[in-house]
Amino acid sequence: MTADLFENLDASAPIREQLAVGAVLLRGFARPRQHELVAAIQAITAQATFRRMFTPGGHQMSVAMTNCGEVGWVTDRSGYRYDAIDPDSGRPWPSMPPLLRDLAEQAAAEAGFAGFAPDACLINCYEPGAKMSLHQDRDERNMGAPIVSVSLGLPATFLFGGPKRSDKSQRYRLEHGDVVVWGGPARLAFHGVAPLADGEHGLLGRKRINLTFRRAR
Ligand code: MD6
Ligand code: FE
Repeated sequence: MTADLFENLDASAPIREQLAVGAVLLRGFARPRQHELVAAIQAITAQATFRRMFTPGGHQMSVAMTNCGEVGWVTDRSGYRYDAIDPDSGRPWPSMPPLLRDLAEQAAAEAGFAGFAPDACLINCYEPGAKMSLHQDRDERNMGAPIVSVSLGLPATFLFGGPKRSDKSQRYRLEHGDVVVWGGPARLAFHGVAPLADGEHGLLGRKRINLTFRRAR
């Protein structure tokens, strides 16, 4: 109670919520840049369109994905990996716009991970009903770097657990402009997204877009 009253006296300090040691939610951190972010995402997806990929087990994901950066995360029957080439176009992924890179670097610094230099940004597009099952992000070579996750559009319920799949998970509502930074002891926490509820967002319509920035290599 007292902490709530005093923690944001500094107007320049973002509203933060600690999810776990090493995981922090920065409420509204991306909001001031929302319009430029949406324009940058549109430019990327015009080059590398959203597609619903297949898991190694042969299931088609409900979330549509694309990437920007030096490498992109892909999944198909042969496995999960980072690849410099977009398998749909045969061309390199669009480069990461400085606007996106800077946002990720600043959010990471705010969370205590100064010097974050992402080389990959996975862009997820959820429509009502789309979900992401509990998983760990473990395809990156460099587990010392955090992951920065930016939510835009419709709100989602984010599930955040522990290092074991069976650890009980907590639920957090992620809204337009919210940023989650996670690393250190939380880096391998299981997490997921509950089926997206229908709704209409002023900027993005019936969609949620999530950007996750990683240091893959
Ligand atoms: C999503 N996010 O929010 C999916 N992974 O749509 C993730 O899978 C994720 O938000 C690692 C760190 C942060 C995340
Ligand atoms: Fe993840």
